[in-house]
Amino acid sequence: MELAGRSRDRIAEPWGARTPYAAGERWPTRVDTYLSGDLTPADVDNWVQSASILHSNGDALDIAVKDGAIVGVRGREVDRVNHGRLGPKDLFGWQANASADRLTAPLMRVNGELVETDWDTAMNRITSRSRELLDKQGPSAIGFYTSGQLFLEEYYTLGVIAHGAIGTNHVDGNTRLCTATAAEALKESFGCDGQPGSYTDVDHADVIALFGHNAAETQTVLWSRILDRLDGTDPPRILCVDPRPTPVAARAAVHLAPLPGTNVALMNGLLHEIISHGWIDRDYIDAHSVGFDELRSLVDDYPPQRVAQICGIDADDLRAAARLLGTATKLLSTVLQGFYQSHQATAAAVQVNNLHIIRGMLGKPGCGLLQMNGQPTAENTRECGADGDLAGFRNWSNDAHVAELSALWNIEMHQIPHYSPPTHAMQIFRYAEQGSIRMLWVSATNPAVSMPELARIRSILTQERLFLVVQDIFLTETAAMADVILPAATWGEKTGTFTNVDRTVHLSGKAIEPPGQARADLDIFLDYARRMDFRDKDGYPLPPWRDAESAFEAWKKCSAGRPCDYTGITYDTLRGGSGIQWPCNDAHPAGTERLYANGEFFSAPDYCESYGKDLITGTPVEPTQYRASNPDAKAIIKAAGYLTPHESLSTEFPFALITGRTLYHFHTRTKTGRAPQLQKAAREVWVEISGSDAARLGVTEGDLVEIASPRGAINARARITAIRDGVLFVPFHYGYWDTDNGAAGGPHTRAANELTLTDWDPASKQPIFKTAAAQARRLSHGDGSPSSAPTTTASAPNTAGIPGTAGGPAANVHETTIGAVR
Ligand SMILES: Nc1nc2c(c(=O)[nH]1)N[C@H]1C(S)=C(S)[C@@H](COP(=O)(O)OP(=O)(O)OC[C@H]3O[C@@H](n4cnc5c(=O)[nH]c(N)nc54)[C@H](O)[C@@H]3O)O[C@H]1N2
Ligand SMILES: Nc1nc2c(c(=O)[nH]1)N[C@H]1C(S)=C(S)[C@@H](COP(=O)(O)OP(=O)(O)OC[C@H]3O[C@@H](n4cnc5c(=O)[nH]c(N)nc54)[C@H](O)[C@@H]3O)O[C@H]1N2
Ligand SMILES: [Mo]
Repeated sequence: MELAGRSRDRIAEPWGARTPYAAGERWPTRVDTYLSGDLTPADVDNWVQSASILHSNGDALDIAVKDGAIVGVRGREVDRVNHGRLGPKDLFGWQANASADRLTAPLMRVNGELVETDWDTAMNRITSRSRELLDKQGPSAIGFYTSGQLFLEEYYTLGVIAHGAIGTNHVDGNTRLCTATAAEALKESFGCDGQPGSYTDVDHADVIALFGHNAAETQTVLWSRILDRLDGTDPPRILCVDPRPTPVAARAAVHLAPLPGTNVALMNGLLHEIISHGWIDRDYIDAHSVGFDELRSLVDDYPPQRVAQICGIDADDLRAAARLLGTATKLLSTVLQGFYQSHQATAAAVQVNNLHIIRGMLGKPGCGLLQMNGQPTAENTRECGADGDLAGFRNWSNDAHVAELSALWNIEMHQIPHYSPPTHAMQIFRYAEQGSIRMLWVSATNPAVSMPELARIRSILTQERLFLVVQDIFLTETAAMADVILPAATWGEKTGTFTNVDRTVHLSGKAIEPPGQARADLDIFLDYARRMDFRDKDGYPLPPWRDAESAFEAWKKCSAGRPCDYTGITYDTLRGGSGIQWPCNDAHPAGTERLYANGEFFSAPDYCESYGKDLITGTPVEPTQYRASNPDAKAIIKAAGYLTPHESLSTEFPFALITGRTLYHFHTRTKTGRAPQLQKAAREVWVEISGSDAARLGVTEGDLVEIASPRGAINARARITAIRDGVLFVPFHYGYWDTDNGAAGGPHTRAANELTLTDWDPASKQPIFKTAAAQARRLSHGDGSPSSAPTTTASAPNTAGIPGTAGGPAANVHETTIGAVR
């Protein structure tokens, strides 16, 4: 039965109406629609199919177009991912497309000043510098730093240009800051990237464990699905592992709030309890895995008392959490930045894989494992080899795989660099700092705000000897330092595909024309290739395709026979219905819900994407060693002892500083800061601090606080919350492009990354954003008004009387629910 729709302030109620359902039932449908002003669906000229570009959930939606402009969005009822629902960023974020300060023409630095120019002049400047560097220094003088926010077709094109046509090893994405650990953990345990689980596991699970993942704020529609289970019959029980009082923690049966950076100890403690109680599936372990004995003997050293002490938690809580995990019959686990952006990131994430392997909980409904992605298209950066991997999850240290690529691209094998692991982003910046990389092409990422230790990043990017190309849609903090700026078309203005966390591929259509001379990233990359006159062995243009669909068709050939097989998907099959999960091929024409259902893995020595690494040192495992230890395509159980965080707390820097997200903003806010409802919900930077720490420092709500680390200092208004004592949290969204956001302090006193350190996990090379040592002091008392931190989220205030975050009429969203509604 269709109930009349109703409107709801989706800033005040980010997750919308509840539509409860019971275990094993289908998640009910709820279609969310937001149209600007007083428009109704009858006013819309046409709807263009797409999916959300502001997180990795892949919420399918239609873009409403009127008079050649985007005027709103509506969730796609038929899609497997969201069943019609949208989150606040999906609903309001599109408004940035029409922002008056979009880049509309190329810019070039002339005598130190950025001046407008035309495409010919800008591109010629880039190609002449490229040729000069290739002649003088060779391919290694050129580096590419891309994104998790372009489309599959764009990454594949960039990968072919960089790895194939130019032959540089220096290609990576901001995915290094984001999901490098997800990829690495999957490679370590299953021999290959690729998400085992499915979102439908939420419908079946009896326990859902979220490890360092604030899904309520970062995947709001996924959290809505979990909330609907929690309100239905047979609700699952939730385990939350997070030092902050997140909305996830508020609904948890057990909340463990470990000291930042102690995840490996915590996981070893949980595994210790699970193994010693015999909550394991011995048959599954014997049939489908290698390495169990090593794990058992290592976690022997992690009894609850010891772990409780390391993590600063109660031993009984740890026991309760282990019982929850150990007695679950259908366990769904998710892992994200609380684990990934840490000094033992891969080691910690791998222990979650181990949990599923030793409990035999893979590939069955409800037994899901999601080593989460963050960005909307990060999966594609990884698949297509624009992130320091080789295209199609191929193994750079397996010559046969490199030979496949050289045949596909019709170039000599030696042209594809595979003499050493692909250069990771932190190393690319290091090479630029040292001067061996002389040209850096940055596309769809804003490192001047998002990378660690910003003072250093600024000094690298402003060097005279570095030729910096920035391809963006706005004049960002990074673009402001560029030699050439290329204006890009974005989501809604170009066509392409992208793949969400649970391998669901969506098509995103071109709804409107880009502003001014802005061009699709794909067209920019192809234009560069043509102007450089890149050719294959037979003299044909490389890459040979000319538009999105032909690029997709070429990618399908590259993916054929690999785990991420797209051969059964076409643009046409993606039109009209739901997104489709890879692998999709002759054997699985409708796509594949879960990987590893038969207990076979992609880990055969000749097939795997990686032979793995030592979790402590990051040293690659030798092919012969891998072959000997795992000849039969089994899952690999890897153990790791706990090491203390690299930067330890001291009397000078006594606080553990963590950084991360709030529900209403996306990254460096280039889009959400330009969407009025979202910007108003979280105007300026704040710092979260516990009540007793605040009292000790004489800080009350809204006071201006200076937070300093050995790298720098920022000023932020205080929000007193139930965060654990000794821990500070600062959102990393606030850079410097909008001067009206908070007046506090001098030129570089706002961005969280002024404080973070240049250091990374040895295996995944993901930088550490979640553990640094810091100090805090009150600069001045506020005027009595609260900080701008939202009240609806992990930053909910302890202090009474603070008005709730709300969006008012401008944030009214229409919800149409099929079935019961609460
Ligand atoms: N609203 C919003 N949603 C987003 C994004 C966004 O910018 N805004 N970005 C998208 C992207 S790219 C990503 S990568 C994801 C990230 O999504 P999440 O990983 O969910 O977000 P974060 O806030 O970075 O970190 C998650 C939690 O880790 C906790 N944490 C910190 N240190 C530790 C630790 O040592 N151990 C444990 N167990 N937990 C710790 C923090 O308290 C925080 O609540 O979100 C995606 N979705
Ligand atoms: N301290 C701290 N730092 C962090 C994190 C943290 O938790 N704490 N998280 C890290 C993580 S997980 C991530 S993913 C990164 C994100 O960091 P960034 O990637 O730097 O963040 P964004 O603001 O999303 O930058 C994307 C840029 O691409 C532009 N853009 C958008 N669409 C298009 C397009 O179609 N084409 C082109 N050419 N440009 C486009 C946007 O305007 C924007 O400038 O930050 C990382 N940094
Ligand atoms: Mo991310």
